Amino acid sequence: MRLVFLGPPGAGKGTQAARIASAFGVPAISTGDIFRANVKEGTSLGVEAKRYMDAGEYVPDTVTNAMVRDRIAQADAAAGFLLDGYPRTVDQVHELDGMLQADGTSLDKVVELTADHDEVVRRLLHRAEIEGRADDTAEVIKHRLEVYAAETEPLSRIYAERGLLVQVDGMGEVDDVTARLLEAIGDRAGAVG
Ligand code: B4P
Repeated sequence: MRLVFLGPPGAGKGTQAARIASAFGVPAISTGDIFRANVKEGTSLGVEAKRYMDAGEYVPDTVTNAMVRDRIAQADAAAGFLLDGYPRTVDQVHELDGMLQADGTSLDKVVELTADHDEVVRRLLHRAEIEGRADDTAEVIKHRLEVYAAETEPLSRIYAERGLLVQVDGMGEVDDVTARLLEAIGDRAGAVG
């Protein structure tokens, strides 16, 4: 199973990716988590990524694409993976196409997790209280949502045209969202395109 999770910041991608990946026995690969681990370890990748993340900007495609290429080449991803937060730009879509083509594989589904604007802001501000992430301030959240609308929303259409997109409502309890996702991924209920 090769899956991609799309969705605005706060839609619950990271939360659900861990659950769904474990249900399918594949690794959840979160570009945001990999960047944050590098920031924590103070690597040169982390130093570069932090500048962008703290401002609510996307890390440059060249950096992100190379990192994903390395990660999906690892042995645990050979039989499948769930990409959480990648691709996020049209360039990243094309890069991922190339990586999969080189491996003779393809995506099975692209899941777009949807949630109301007010709800995602509420969740991220709540997370700020708990985790204190530098990119969860009101001002940076606003900018991240603008970047998402400009750079990532167009990806839904690309994947819908390929017949891969499934939209799932991310509102409500975490367990209810997981159940909706399992149903949508399992039988393609709600397929768009
Ligand atoms: P991410 O780490 O992907 O951050 P995110 O978009 O905020 O999503 P996340 O997965 O963390 O949050 P979730 O919605 O699960 O990216 C961070 C930054 O990294 C980006 O801004 C960018 O700079 C960089 N980056 C990452 N990928 C990149 C790429 N491909 N290209 C370039 N740059 C890239 O959850 C949010 C909160 O909601 C949590 O606190 C959670 O507990 C809560 N929540 C989840 N589900 C809920 C529910 N049903 N009800 C209530 N709360 C819920």
